[in-house]
Amino acid sequence: MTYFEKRLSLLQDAHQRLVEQKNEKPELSNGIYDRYLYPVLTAAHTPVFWRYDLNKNTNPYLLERFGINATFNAGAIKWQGKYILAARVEGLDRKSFFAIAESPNGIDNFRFWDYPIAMPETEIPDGNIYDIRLVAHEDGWIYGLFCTERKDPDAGIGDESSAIAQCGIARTTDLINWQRLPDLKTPSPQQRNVVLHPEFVNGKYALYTRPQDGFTEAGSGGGIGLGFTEKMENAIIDKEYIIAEKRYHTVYEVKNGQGPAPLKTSYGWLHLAHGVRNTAAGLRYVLYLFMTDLTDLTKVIYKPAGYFIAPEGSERIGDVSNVVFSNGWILDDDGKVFIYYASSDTRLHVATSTIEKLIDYCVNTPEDGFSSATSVKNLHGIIEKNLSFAPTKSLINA
Ligand code: M1P
Repeated sequence: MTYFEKRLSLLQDAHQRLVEQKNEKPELSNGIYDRYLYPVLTAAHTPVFWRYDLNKNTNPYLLERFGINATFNAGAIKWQGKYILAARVEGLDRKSFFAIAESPNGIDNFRFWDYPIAMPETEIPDGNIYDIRLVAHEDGWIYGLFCTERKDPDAGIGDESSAIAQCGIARTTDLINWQRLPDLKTPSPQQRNVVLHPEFVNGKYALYTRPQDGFTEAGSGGGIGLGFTEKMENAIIDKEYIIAEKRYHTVYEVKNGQGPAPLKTSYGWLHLAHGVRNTAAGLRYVLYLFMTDLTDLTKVIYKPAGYFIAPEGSERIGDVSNVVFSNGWILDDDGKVFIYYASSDTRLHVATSTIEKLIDYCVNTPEDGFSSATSVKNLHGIIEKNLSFAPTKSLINA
């Protein structure tokens, strides 16, 4: 066997073992959801034939030609019986693009399709695109709303980092061929984390927004907004209603953003969002849940205090450490929910739950009282109930 052949066989075997590795969940969880031992997507899950020129005449040393840095922040959809992820794939050159990976069971065996998505551009080319949210809208299209980032044309000389973020819009029926529509227009100078609501509201498209003053800072516009547009071709939102604002001394103190599109339940629309606070070690991103009214989408009806998922163990470390972020989840017909969350802008994980458990969590977890005293009061309430309940008492004393 030549050097080339041996190296190729090692690369292919390692890739196959990784992709076919069965995922496992630890025995004990918080009861609300189960985490899994292994990420569902990493940079190493991308096909060997993306990263290497496999021709021994043009690449005799079998060197990597197109390195992948990370696979994270994926949109998700159940499509033709498969669990589909539209992952944010980032090359070594820092450019992100979208690529579809599919799995038969939603927890392992995710394989990338042969080609990443060739997203068409508008007349103003995208510098970078990321964080797509996939939504099968009741109008019949599958929409992908994502962040398109371009260098700020007003950046001063020498300023190579100021950018403008806006919401790019594309739609498809086969997840391969995408029709790009003009970017969303809103009153806000910048937008990220824009998500399409899956149903019409009074005949209009409803979109969750995240108005922001600058590229990184949400600023005065901070919060998850809601706006309406007559059409998706040349979509325009005239007014954004803030439905979930950032707030002092919470997990969404600095900024927040809608995750994937909300799930419809008999109690209300179930939302997954990310919240950001600042610490001496930098920004910390966690996920939280809340629920809005079935007919009045601006009305939050349940909002458990604190985070739902925070980075744990090795999830804490990566390109942007101490971050979990989600823009994709899937509700199965049997009520099982697959929550795809990325850790530290590096890799993608799954957590599973059921719609009943998530509703129970939303409805019965105490709300934030915004002070230590109210937190202690909530805890006293739980302890008092438990200690006055005989069978539990025997468990406590055991
Ligand atoms: O680095 C953490 C996240 O930062 C941004 O999210 P937000 O706009 O809410 O701050 C996004 O760039 C996201 O992709 C990234 O994971």
